Amino acid sequence: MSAFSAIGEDREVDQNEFTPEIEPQATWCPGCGDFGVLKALKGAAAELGLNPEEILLVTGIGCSGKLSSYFDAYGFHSIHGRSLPVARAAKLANPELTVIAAGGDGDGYGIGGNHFMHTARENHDMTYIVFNNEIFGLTKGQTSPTSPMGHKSKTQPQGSAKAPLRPLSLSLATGSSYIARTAAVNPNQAKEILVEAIQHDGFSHVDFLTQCPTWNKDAKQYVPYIDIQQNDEYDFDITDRNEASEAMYETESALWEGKVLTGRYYHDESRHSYHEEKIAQGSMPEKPVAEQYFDEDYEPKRSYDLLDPHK
Ligand SMILES: Cc1ncc(C[n+]2csc(CCOP(=O)(O)OP(=O)(O)O)c2C)c(N)n1
Ligand code: SF4
Ligand SMILES: [Mg+2]
Repeated sequence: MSAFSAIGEDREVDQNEFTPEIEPQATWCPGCGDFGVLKALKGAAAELGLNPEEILLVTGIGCSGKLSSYFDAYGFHSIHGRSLPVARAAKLANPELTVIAAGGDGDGYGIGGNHFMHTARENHDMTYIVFNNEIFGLTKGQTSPTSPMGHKSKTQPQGSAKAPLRPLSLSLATGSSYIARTAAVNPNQAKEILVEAIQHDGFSHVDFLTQCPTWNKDAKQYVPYIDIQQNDEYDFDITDRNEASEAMYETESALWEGKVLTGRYYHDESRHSYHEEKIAQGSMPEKPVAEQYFDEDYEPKRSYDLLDPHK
């Protein structure tokens, strides 16, 4: 099966189909929130009936970047902060592909911040999952753009003097058309949000709170969390930009004070995605670029087919 023949094939998919044969057990530290993202993503993909061959998962660099090794679909472990440009190119080359990009807070909100802003502005049809553990995990706990003020690390031993980034507000201001925050400690909500994010036609941004018990021991483990859709105190219209903006601002400020608010914040179904705009303009090729260059006789190989475990 290829990324062309698999698309649209209607069948029941079991979430275990997304577990790779090689390295089926992720090597994240015990208790790491990243396990929660993997579980939610497998559950969401299965619920949507997506074949592994219909999905491309592009990741950045960090503990979070390992997601593409532990999720069996087409995968591209790119470079630090660059998952989004790779994902954009792939989506334009094969618009029928379900494209998911993922990476950490350092990856997406720091070094890749420029790509985040412009991918949201251009409303590329993909889901972007940011594992927000409020530090650089892989490189041993340095301060990241979302680390709270006063957070002590090897790079800020006196405590960070910087106000953290507001990722939801930034996302809204730059143009994302679906915005949510969930937490690894809430796997059911996380799965439901990923289902909606993947289904949405346009740029979906999911800020995923992931605890790092190894390097961010002082951090709140994101419990107890409040689901804003389940709580009357936070009644607002997610299709209304101003109401969404206020709810996001409150959510971001609350997190700094130890109150974890999660849920859906913004959903704009009226805006066309980038490739829909290009189709309307007449500037997308009739036959997707990827298909034009696709060799039907080529036997796709998985990474584990290429490796000899005895060497
Ligand atoms: C261009 C570049 N600069 C720096 C690094 C080193 N580096 C690797 S991962 C990382 C930070 C990862 O933090 P984050 O994106 O939050 O991911 P996490 O490990 O927390 O999931 C850094 C600085 C790199 N690989 N490439
Ligand atoms: S260092 Fe932190 S983020 Fe990385 S795998 Fe371990 S617990 Fe997870
Ligand atoms: Mg991080």
